[in-house]
Amino acid sequence: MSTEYGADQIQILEGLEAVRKRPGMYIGSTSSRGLHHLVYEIVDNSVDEALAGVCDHIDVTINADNSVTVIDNGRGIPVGINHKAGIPAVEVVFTVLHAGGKFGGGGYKVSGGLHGVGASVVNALSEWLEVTIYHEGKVYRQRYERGKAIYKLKIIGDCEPDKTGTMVTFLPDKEIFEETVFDYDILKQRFREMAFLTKGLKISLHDLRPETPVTREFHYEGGIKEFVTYLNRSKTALYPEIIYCEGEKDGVAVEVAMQHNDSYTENTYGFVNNITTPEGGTHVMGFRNALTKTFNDYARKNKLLKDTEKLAGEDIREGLTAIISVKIEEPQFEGQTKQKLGNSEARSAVDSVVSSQLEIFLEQNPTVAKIVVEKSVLAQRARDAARKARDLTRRKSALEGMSLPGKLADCTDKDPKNCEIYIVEGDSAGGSAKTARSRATQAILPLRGKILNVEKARLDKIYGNAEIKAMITAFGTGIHEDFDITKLRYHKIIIMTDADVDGAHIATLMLTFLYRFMPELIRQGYVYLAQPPLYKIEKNKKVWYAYSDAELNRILTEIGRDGNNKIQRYKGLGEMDADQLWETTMDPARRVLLRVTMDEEASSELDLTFTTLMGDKVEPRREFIEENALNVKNLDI
Ligand code: TSJ
Repeated sequence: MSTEYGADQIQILEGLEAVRKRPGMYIGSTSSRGLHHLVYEIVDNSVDEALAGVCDHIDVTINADNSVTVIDNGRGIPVGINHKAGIPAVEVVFTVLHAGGKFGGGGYKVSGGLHGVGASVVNALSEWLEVTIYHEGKVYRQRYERGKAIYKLKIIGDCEPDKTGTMVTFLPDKEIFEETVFDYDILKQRFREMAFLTKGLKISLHDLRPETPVTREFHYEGGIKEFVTYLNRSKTALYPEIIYCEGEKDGVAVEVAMQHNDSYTENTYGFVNNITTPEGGTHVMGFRNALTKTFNDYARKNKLLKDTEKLAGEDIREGLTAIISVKIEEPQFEGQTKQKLGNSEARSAVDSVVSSQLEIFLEQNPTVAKIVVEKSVLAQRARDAARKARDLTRRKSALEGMSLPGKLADCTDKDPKNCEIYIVEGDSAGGSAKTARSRATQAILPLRGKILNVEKARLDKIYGNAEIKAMITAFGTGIHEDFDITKLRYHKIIIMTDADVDGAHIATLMLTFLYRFMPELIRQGYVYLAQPPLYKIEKNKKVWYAYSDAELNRILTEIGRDGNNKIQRYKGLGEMDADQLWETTMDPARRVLLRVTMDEEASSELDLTFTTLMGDKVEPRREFIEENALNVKNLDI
């Protein structure tokens, strides 16, 4: 088959009415997530042009009216007549469902990937959409409203003969979307990632809505090598080099970059056609296999290990940050959420590219090899020690029955659905909470001071930590391979800390532990943050509580700002007596809880959220806590 794209090669499938009737079928949802997918759908087409080597700049603008403009300097969508449809190819692209996805043969396409439903779906779900094409000295334009062309493709003017490209502007339909306001930060995150994944491509993002417009530019000549540097930016790297492998096998283009840092957790992110695969898949398995095999072979050959010794994969990956990016023509996604790559040729391609190039890298960089092997040996020892400690506690609990931690004031109800556990910072606040609680359904577990930072400790130390042991036994689920969510003893795990920077830090330490050791609790929505008030306002024997400065102002405006107001600023939970704590923070009828969530699609950023907070570098941590504290959703309960 010819790799030349012709106007008549687009397969015509079906009309757009179906898209407007059941938008969720095509873009997943009509919430904020679906709204942002519209932008990705359009931009993916320009990224394909960049992957074809004929486009190096994509410019995205959120306009003042909340429409979005995407401009690229590629070849321009073809304007010639598509013979099957009898209309210009560009019109087919925007009005025929699934057009543009498969041109058959020739190059990788991110727009045909997981989300690739095409420009016609965006068009169908937009109040209006305008496309402008620069081609051979002419400027072409067509406008659509709710998917229908309102005039034929026309020439609206001339341009310089060597200027080529495509510009698309669309306004999401308010009849379709629950949310129609674009979030600059969400787009920024995604475009940064896209720029890392497509080296050399410049992506500019402008937001024209604020009084002072904002602009960001993402352009990485080093591609995923710079991605790894970025992910490790608040950590300490174990060596300055970024290990990099690139190659092609059986139609799979493979790119891998990695570097170890001094933490104990692995951060491996897989991408297929620029789309993240939170559940991994064959490409990640191929990578892991190659890593384990190559390091073991090297270590044995260079006498860093005895012939009988063997490094385990997880020990080699301790503290590893890695990006595995594959491009494949027909990706098969598996698993419940279709986020796991299934193609077996991806496994062997990644395995073979990484094995051969990593071997050469290690031969040429013996210092790096030695650092990693030595770290892996230490990791292995710590893991053995941890296993022994765990076996001991397992045996103990089998003999003595599950003994709950002494500091836990448990609730009397035994149905987990009704039960909540408050994890409270400090013994004194714990005392008030014990007095205040509703004994039937609310359990209290006081923790002493700052809990262990699990990002900075190996497993043996983590399992030996009293606060962490108390949480694990109180929850009842066990951890790692023993984790069983059906054994969870409370359906609400509520973290209650002071409403100040220290409190936010302690809450984050706890969330880091939960995220690393029991992510399923967060995924299933069992984890919450309590919201203690910041102020108490008293006037003429009446009392109000304010949970933010804005609320304080609202209340003061309502009751009048005069000398009779008594305002108390709470510095900690300990300043409230039990009744106040109950009224403001624990009474299910009156309290505000924030549910902790994680956005799996933005996984590399989420991880960063935690690691920035927990790393050694103090400044980003402070900024982060004060700006937005945590990834939490407000709940009306
Ligand atoms: F999605 C879309 F259609 F709306 C859209 C497509 C939006 C934007 C902003 C850009 C694009 C786009 C499409 N940019 N560049 C292209 N290129 C082609 O469609 C194209 C041009 C020439 C040839 C060729 O073989 O000559 C092949 C293709 C796919």
